[in-house]
Amino acid sequence: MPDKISCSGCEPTTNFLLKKAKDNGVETVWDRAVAMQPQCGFGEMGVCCTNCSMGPCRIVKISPDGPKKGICGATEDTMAARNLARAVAAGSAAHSDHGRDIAEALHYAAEQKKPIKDEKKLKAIAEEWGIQAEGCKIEEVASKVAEKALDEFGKPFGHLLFVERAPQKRKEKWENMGVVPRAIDRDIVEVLHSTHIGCDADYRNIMRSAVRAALSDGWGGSMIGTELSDVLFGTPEPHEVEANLGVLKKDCVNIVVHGHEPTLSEALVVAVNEPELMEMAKQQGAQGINLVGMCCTGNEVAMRHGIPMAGNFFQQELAVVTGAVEAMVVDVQCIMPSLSQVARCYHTKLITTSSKAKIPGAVHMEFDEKKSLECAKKIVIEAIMNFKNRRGDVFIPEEKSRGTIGYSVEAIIRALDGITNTFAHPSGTVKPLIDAIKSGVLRGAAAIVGCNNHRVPHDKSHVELAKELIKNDVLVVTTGCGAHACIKAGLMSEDAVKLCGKGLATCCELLKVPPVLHMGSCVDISRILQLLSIMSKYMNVDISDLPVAAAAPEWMSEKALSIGTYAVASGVYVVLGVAPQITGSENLTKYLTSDMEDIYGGKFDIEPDPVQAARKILNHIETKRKQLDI
Ligand code: SF4
Ligand code: MSK
Repeated sequence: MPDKISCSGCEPTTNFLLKKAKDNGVETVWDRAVAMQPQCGFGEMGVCCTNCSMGPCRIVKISPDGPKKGICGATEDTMAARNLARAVAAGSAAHSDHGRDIAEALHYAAEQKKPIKDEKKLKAIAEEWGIQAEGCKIEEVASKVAEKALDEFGKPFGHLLFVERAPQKRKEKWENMGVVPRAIDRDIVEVLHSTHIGCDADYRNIMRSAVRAALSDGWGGSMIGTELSDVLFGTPEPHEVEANLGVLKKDCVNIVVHGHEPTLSEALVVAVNEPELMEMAKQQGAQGINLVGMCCTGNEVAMRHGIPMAGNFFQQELAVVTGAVEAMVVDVQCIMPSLSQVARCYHTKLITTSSKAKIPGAVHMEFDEKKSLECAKKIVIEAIMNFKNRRGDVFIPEEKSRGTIGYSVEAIIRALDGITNTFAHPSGTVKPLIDAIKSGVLRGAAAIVGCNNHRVPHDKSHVELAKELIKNDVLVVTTGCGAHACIKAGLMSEDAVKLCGKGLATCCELLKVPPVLHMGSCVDISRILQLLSIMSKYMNVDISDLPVAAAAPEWMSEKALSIGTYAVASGVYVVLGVAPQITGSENLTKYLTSDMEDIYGGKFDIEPDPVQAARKILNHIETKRKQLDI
């Protein structure tokens, strides 16, 4: 096994289960990554095109011989930019369709007069969007907000409503560049159109369309997803949870909920607590029902209900390998098709629930938002009845960690308000956070987000980068699979304060917050945009002026490309630990890693070494501090 794909540096839980997988003859993502070597150099550099049936075309870079243009004449710049733009559009589509589903769920909730958990937030959004809420019943307000949110996907004129949340200088930049997101579906469709054969051949203009589609994600689909999820299911508040595969329980019916949208997992949280189902589990010989979460669904239910976080992207197969999972219930995104093959080796039922994501070999139990509890109960019964089919070979690692999570923007502001105020105002302001940054107690803040990728050791880049940053008094916020990595490594516990620089340690002790704040799932990166926007407005500067940065050390998905692109276009310096498939075009690489800074104030950087990545982020933060004269 080549060193770079080896999991020898992985934490013990992963290593134990990989050994069990090997003993059981089960293939995992690491095995397939090794089998895939060497990976295609054309694809890796982004200079392979299949956009029409005259292709596939590829451009030979490593020798003077071989084609330097596609059959239609597309250059390496055109090919690489088109490929990247299409990936960004797909990522934006995935996040935004999630947002649309949540808006629909709000619509059905209003129709069925289901409870709205955060009425205050609903009314605030209604006011922000010019919807008359006063004197209306809450379900009427919910219905109008849901309808307006759904309009954001295809309205014919104007721009996205949440764009107004951005600082004025940022909006002007977008206006000047012609990238103000208009309607989410339109902006995504435009990328697909303009990258069709014989359309846009200018890599800069292709990237302009990609930026607009990405902004439609961050300031559109994702923000709708986050905000309306908070409205429906509650805005997260800090609380403790357990994490890692040790959260599975030998004597219980274990249900792992995996994917992204909280509608399914929220219904499962209710269903597993139904007395008749708990009784049914006991009748089947189990002590109870243990619901745990994987990947971003795991983040969603952990943030709102304290459901244990079982693991991240590279641990999904290993959860099944324990032999203790009765059902792996999935909806959309980041679900490896291999799960059905792994499940076949044990008794686990892989249950797909979305018409958008069926997997051969899985049991399909379609989730209907209009009958959410009914559907969830059927799924739980399926899991309970599977308990008796467990085979003898059960191994649950002992390792698990604890941490405090649930840092929505509201919760962060409330917590940080304690830095300079002995008694915090209930709604809080960012003033204390800004004061701490200005005084130098905190040097700045950085976001660590994204997935796992075989190109870097599992979780190691997330964790090492976070440790370097907190050691240097940089507050870290995290989402997605990066959040799982950080909590497993203990970085969301009180003990993590020992790893901090003096300034950050003082803040953490004073406020009783960990140095790494869990802000949610992938769509919740929109929470980070909001926080940046509030800070910028308070300081009367643009987002690109703030001493902040972001990193996706182990990213792999198209969604991550969309996130990175909207973050850069929002003015953020973004360090990628894995190079995107663009390096075959020197012009595009330069555009992303340099020219974008002149245009948007943010840029991409590529740095696989987490310690070096931390250095770069710290340098960036210090440069911004100097420019702000703080
Ligand atoms: Fe080849 Fe051009 Fe067709 Fe792409 S669009 S496959 S480069 S002919
Ligand atoms: S789940 S997009 S592997 S973070 Fe959001 Fe994790 Fe990346 Fe999926």
